[in-house]
Amino acid sequence: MNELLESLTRCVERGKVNSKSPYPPDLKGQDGADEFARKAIDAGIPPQEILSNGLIIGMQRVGERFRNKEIFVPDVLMAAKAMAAAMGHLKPFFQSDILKHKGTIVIGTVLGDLHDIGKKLVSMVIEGAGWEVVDLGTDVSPEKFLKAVDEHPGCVVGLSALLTTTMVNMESTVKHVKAKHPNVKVIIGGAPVTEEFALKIGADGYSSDPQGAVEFLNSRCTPN
Ligand code: B1M
Repeated sequence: MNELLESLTRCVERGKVNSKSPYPPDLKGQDGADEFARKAIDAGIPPQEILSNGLIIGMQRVGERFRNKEIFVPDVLMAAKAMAAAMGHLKPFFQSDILKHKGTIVIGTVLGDLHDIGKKLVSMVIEGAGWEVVDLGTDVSPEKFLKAVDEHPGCVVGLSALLTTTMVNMESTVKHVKAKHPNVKVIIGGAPVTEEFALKIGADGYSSDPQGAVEFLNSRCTPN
């Protein structure tokens, strides 16, 4: 693996944000995800590769160590911060192809769920594919989704969930939105979500990754 990508993986895994960050103490004064992401871009590594072969691998390791109780919530938060610092450098590349919006997607992480890294990534890639993204953030109630749909006629709705305990809130959101706007299309995604679950709750689409969400939008959603 490329050395810069390995460094990025390590920075996310260790929660090393930038050279000024005193955490973790053994890496004090050394470059962090912020600097390595810049260097990787300057070295000509494609942004998608930086994401897939650097940052996401780091976050997968964090997830495994968290599950094995080797690290705890504050460590995961630092990892998320490091990932966000690196993603800041990638964002312009995912957004560079915008000419005219193909349509609007209202996106958010469902009620009770605070995970936003995946949702932000999906948003960036969708934006880069020419769609306007209205990001409602995390812990978004069905009522808030409905209000946003009222405000953006003709939009598509995107729901993200990372917890088995919150994916159930996707169903109430789909029902709430479709009761008033039966023609609005809803796509869902997130680690515990499956195509079967999407069908069961009445969502129109499911994707395991950002590109699948773009394909759904481009092929199944009429531009407004
Ligand atoms: Co949490 N967490 N977490 N966490 N966390 C998981 C999800 C977990 C699997 C970790 C584990 O145990 N191994 C576990 C869930 C278990 C379960 O439900 N079965 C878990 C838990 C238990 C918790 C808490 C309950 C822990 C606690 O407090 N005891 C708590 C819940 C808080 C809450 O939400 N109410 C919690 C908290 C947190 C932090 C706040 C510390 C932090 C989030 C910080 C943030 O987001 N700003 C965090 C993190 C970072 C994780 C892990 C380590 C990483 C998630 C992530 O960002 N992945 C995660 C373990 C893991 O996934 N490896 C874990 C990287 C991201 C790029 O992937 O989000 O899957 P992902 O998104 C992908 C796809 O899923 C897809 O595309 C994205 C890009 O490829 N996708 C879509 C996502 N949304 C989509 C929407 C679409 C289409 C595709 O269409 C609309």
